[in-house]
This record gives sequence, C-alpha cells and structure tokens, in this order.
Amino acid sequence: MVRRLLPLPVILVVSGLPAEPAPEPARFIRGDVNGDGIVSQADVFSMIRFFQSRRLPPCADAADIDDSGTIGIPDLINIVAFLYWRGQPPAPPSRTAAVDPTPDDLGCQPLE
Ligand SMILES: [Ca+2]
Ligand SMILES: [Ca+2]
Repeated sequence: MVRRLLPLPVILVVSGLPAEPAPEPARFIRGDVNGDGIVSQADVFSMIRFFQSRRLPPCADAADIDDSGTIGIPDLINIVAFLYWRGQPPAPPSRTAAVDPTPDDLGCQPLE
C-alpha cells in the first residue's frame, strides 16, 4: 500500500511576531535644561543659548517650564521668576526626575 502524504500548508503568520518594544520615555527634572541635576541660573543661560541658536535642547521637555507643550519666552520668564522672584516652581516633574506626566511632541533625549 502506498501512503500519500498530503502537502502541509505553509502559512507564515507575520502579524503575530512580537514588535520591538518602544523606548521608555526619558526621566527629567523640569527646568534642568543643562541636565546637571539642579535648576539654577546656568539653566537660564542654557535656555537663552538655545533660543539664540533656534534649536531645541536635547531634553526639550525640561525647558517647557509651564508644561504647555511648547517652548517660548513665557518659559524663560517663569524660570527666572522661580529662581529670583519666588515665582511658581516649574510644572512636575520638578523635584525629582520622572517622565513627563503630560506626553507631548517635545521629547527628551538623556544627556550623556
Ligand atoms: Ca541645571
Ligand atoms: Ca508635557
């Protein structure tokens, strides 16, 4: 007796492959534009330098002092007011490093 083997269907299921995990959002301290771990006058100068160069800082979220999703003169005024005129502290995360509680398009590349 001759047994015939039925051809096995070859089905590639690509939709079930695990996707590459998305990178975790960077942790930062809002206002720490230069990434040295504290909010100080040096961060004001860093913001001014980035405004003059018309480039975003590596961790743009840190320069978005009011967490509006954009970086502008109000952010510079707010950090100056916080440092010198007892103004409101930067929006969270402002005491310890954490991820942006209100995700936006700015992003944050950790400084090395
Ligand atoms: Ca700093
Ligand atoms: Ca945000």
